[in-house]
Amino acid sequence: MPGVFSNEPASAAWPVMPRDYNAVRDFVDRNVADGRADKDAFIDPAHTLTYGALQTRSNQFANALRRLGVAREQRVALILLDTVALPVAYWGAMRAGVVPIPLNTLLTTEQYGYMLRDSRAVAMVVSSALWPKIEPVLADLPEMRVVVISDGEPGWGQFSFDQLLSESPSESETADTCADDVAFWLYSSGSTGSPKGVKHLHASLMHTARLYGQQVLGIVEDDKVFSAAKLFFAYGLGNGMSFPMSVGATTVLLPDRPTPDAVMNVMGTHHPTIFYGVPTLYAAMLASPELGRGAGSNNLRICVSAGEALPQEVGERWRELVGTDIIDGIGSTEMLHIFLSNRPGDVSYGSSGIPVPGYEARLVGEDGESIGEGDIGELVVRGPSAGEGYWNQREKSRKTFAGEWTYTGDKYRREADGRYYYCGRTDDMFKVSGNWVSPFEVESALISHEAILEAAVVGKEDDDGLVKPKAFIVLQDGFVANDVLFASLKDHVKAAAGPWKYPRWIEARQDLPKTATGKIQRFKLREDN
Ligand code: 3UK
Repeated sequence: MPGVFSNEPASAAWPVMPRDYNAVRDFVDRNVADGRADKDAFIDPAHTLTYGALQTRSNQFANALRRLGVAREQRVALILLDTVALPVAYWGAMRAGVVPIPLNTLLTTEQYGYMLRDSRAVAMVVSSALWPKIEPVLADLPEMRVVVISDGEPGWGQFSFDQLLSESPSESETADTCADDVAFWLYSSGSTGSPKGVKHLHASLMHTARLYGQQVLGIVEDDKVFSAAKLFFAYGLGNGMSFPMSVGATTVLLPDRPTPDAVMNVMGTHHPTIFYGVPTLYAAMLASPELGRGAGSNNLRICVSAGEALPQEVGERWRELVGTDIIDGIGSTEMLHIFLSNRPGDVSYGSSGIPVPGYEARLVGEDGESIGEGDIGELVVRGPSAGEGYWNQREKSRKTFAGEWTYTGDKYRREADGRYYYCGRTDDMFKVSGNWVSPFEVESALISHEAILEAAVVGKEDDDGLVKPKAFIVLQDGFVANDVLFASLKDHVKAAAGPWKYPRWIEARQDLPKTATGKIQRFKLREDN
């Protein structure tokens, strides 16, 4: 059996990409050339964008970036709600060889400051609703020269996205990138709280679209897709952008928070054929009395879950009530999309399934050797869509992107039937509604509150089997543990770390379990749950 660092040739399943390749030609221009100029590519509540209009506007945005002096390989941050402006800015930037970085729209001012400085983005396109969170860091961004507001009235010194487009020629050169050029970045969270920019290549988008979107989901031109996971996530970006565009299908966009009501409203209005969500949303929808066949869509044929493990119960109840399976699969920002998955017609709830065509998986023990059936090891994967590395993070890049193999930080078990079963993380990180939570970050937020002396945070399963943060705290002298204090701690964490990160349970203790060197033993607290 070959070792983890074996030098086997690339898998025969990997689509062959030409050397000269800019993804925008493959995803945008090809659809127009194939006669889909008038077909809807994106539908948001206010606008519809055809493939033809996407081609024209991405040409205009490429020209606008050039005119504003944004050069090839420089970065443009996209801080955008899911509207038709996002595909225009994303593909327009790539057309100019500029590197778009879609950023999470739920971050704090401080987190935006970090990523904008770290990336040295020279331009950003921002939804007006999100501008108040960005504005306070603007003065600390020495490289930032161009601020574009995607909707509404731009402020002083800002550009209007619509005006930039209308003033720019509708024909444009497409940058002569190669398949291995960096096309875009996505930020991935780390256990120390500092996110890392993952550099992804032009070829990777079509790899994921063919291998997973087409071969696993069977997405076709007539599909209409709706992803509750936003386009700024690698998950949402494949779901709602690259997969449907790879076959000339249509995507429905929801700029609002994907509450069960908002999601079911979209389902009932647009009748998508493919729906993508995260486990928490499926569980919340199951709790809604309105949920019925097709979850409101007359055409639903398949549902997808990723981001965290889908509890078996949730999958089974969904199939019973809604009448469609949920295809659970695991992906990561580092691998761009899903690499282990269940298959339509072959779903085993509670399992993440088997490798997607073109991907290989191995489980390795602590000694770095491959381990066998039934044992738990770290999942490492090989596939054509792995990122090139983390931006300016040599050590972390070497550890995660080890040659052809990518270390996921996930513990898995493989059973005799070849299926993989999620067994937790190798670090203390966990996911809430598909968003990372680093215990360290929540603890730091808690400790910055005047009432807190010490804090430890662990993931705890709720009644649906979904993980949420639980905090163990030691109070400063003079403070009393009560509901008023707990409510104020929750608000404090929401503001300091992010809305989904606050502890759902808080337990006050006299002290916390520690190692001889004074490190808090989170594993002991996890066992106490
Ligand atoms: C966890 C899962 C169990 C796992 C993602 C689909 O989630 C995505 O990317 P992130 O970088 O996080 C990656 C980590 O999330 N995870 C994701 N899916 C599952 N755990 N079962 C699952 N089905 O810890 C993984 O390492 O935010 C998901 C497509 C693209 C993505 N980027």
